[in-house]
Amino acid sequence: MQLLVLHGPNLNLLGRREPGLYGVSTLEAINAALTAQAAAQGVDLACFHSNHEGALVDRIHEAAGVCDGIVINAGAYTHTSIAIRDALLGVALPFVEVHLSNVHAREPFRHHSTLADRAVGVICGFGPASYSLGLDGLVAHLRAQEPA
Ligand code: CA2
Repeated sequence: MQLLVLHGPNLNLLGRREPGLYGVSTLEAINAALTAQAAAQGVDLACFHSNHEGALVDRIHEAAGVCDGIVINAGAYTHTSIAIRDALLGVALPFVEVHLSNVHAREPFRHHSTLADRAVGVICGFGPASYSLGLDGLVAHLRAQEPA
């Protein structure tokens, strides 16, 4: 099984700014932990970060026919991007939306997601563990669909 983790804008600042809101783990540390978690389950994991909407769209297109599913924290694009939604629906890959913070306990503009209604599931509020839980959920979802 080949999976992709996507990180959107500003998440490269993790661990370096606003630790009270987003925690002390760096993006590199989160990716390393996810890669180890995936490997322990026999899953091959690629991780990609961009601050640019089009680059995220391009990476989603590249995953078509290669990856079995996507874990995505689209950052602020979660609340605005029809392009990322269209890309995810266009490649027809199952995806899980994750957020470090509990977006529903924050400003109203963070309560809406352009992705959530088409996600397999949404996890928010657990810091870096949101990614870990999202990865586990996606693997379980995909394994449940494998032929016996
Ligand atoms: O909680 C999340 O994971 C978010 O996707 C983070 C986004 C925010 O726009 C979403 O509403 C919720 C912001 C990412 C910014 O990351 C930073 C990390 C460290 C310092 C500053 C920003």
